[in-house]
Order: sequence, then structure tokens, then C-alpha cells
Amino acid sequence: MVNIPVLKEVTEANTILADYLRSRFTHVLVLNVIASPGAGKTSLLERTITQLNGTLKIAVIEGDPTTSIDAERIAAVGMPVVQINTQGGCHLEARQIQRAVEQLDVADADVLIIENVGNLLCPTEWDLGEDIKVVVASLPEGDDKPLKYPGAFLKAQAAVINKIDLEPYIAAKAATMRENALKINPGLAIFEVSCTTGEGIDVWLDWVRQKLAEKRAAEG
Ligand SMILES: Nc1nc2c(ncn2[C@@H]2O[C@H](COP(=O)(O)OP(=O)(O)OP(=O)(O)O)[C@@H](O)[C@H]2O)c(=O)[nH]1
Ligand SMILES: [Mg+2]
Ligand SMILES: [Zn+2]
Repeated sequence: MVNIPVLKEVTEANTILADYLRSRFTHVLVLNVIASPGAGKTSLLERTITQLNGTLKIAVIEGDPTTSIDAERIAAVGMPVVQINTQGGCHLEARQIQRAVEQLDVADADVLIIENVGNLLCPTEWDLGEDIKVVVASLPEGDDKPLKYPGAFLKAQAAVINKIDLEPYIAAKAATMRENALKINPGLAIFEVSCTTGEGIDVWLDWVRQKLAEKRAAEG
């Protein structure tokens, strides 16, 4: 029980720092991408970067327990990227984002995408100063995931249902996953995509453009 107030203090300090970061992220749309390991976060980033390239400037922060494999994938498509290794830690925290943005030219970017550590539970509880949490859930994980991990779906504004190219081969159905996600959060914007074939990515990108435009309009 002794640990509970300590953890609360840590998350409160995190929230204060996240609010400060958010106040500094003017003119740039910040997305915090949350998903279980292997759902397709990096694949979605690669697609997003490649297809927005030339129209919007993107910067990326990669969170991973140990390697820089994902950061190398992002660098390979020509984007500025900073890797955070959490040394086994299961989520990113605002203090890590603060350090990462010191190494990125965020003021010059239109969209900053943060790939959180692969984990559908605690990343949801740690504010990184983002504008929007995006949850990625892939169909082969099972269409009941929104019901089993409601927190991520409750706090997200958008849910990307990935790997729909596999639907003919598995029992899970995109329509059921969509229904389950909406049961948890009726306000979710839901995108059914395949990062492998590119299906559905255009609709997702239109939404990102729209959210950036809305943020800039609100800033005046
Ligand atoms: N069939 C299919 N495979 C996909 C799709 N998107 C990603 N994958 C595959 O799924 C695996 C994991 O994709 P990643 O993008 O690395 O997933 P991630 O969520 O970034 O994984 P971690 O960073 O390890 O948590 C890779 O083998 C991808 O090629 C898709 O739309 N369809
Ligand atoms: Mg990844
Ligand atoms: Zn954690």
C-alpha cells in the first residue's frame, strides 16, 4: 500500500510536465500511438510518412524496450527520428519526450508521431503532451480486444484496425472489432486499414490532415 501515494505523485508530476510540453507544441499535431507488440505501429508510421511526404513534415519519436530497429526503419524512409530505449520499461513518460524533443526540430514539423512501447495497458495512463492518442489494434489479435483492453479505446480519439488483408483467413471480423470499439467509446474515429496493401490508408491520412487544420485554426 505504501507505494500507491508514491506512484500517484510520479504520475502527477508526469501530467504537469506533459501539460508544459503540450503548451510548447504549438503548430505541430502530436500523435501518441499505442498498441500491443506487433499490431503494426511502425508499419502505420512508415505508410503515413511515405504517403504524406512532400505535403507535410513529420518527425518521429520511437519508444522501445531495448533495440533501435524501429528507429532504423523510420530513418530508412528519410524522416528525422529519435529513439528512446526504456531499458525494459513498459511505457513512455513525459520526461523522456522532453529529452527527445531537444534532439528534434519539432518547431519545423507539421506532425510529431510518438510510437509508444508495445503494450495496451499502462501507456494509456502516461500523458506525453500529445494532442491525440491513437490506438492500433490488428485483426489477428482478436476482434474482442476493445472489450478486454477498454482503457486504451476509452482514452483514444482514433482507433486504427490494422491487417484487414488477413480477414479472409481468420475468424476475427473488422466489423465486429469496430462494433466492440464503439461500445467502449462511441466517439471514436475508426479506420480499417492494411499497412501491407495500403488499403484504407488514404482515409486515415485525410483525418490526420483535418486534425492538423483544426488545431491550427484553433490556435489562430
Ligand atoms: N498481413 C499484414 N501484416 C502486417 C500489417 N501491418 C504490419 N504487418 C506485419 O506485422 C508485423 C509487426 O509490424 P510492426 O509494424 O513492426 O508492429 P509494431 O506494432 O510496430 O511492433 P512493436 O514495435 O514490436 O510493438 C510485421 O511483420 C509487419 O510486416 C498488415 O496490414 N497486414
Ligand atoms: Mg514498432
Ligand atoms: Zn508501463
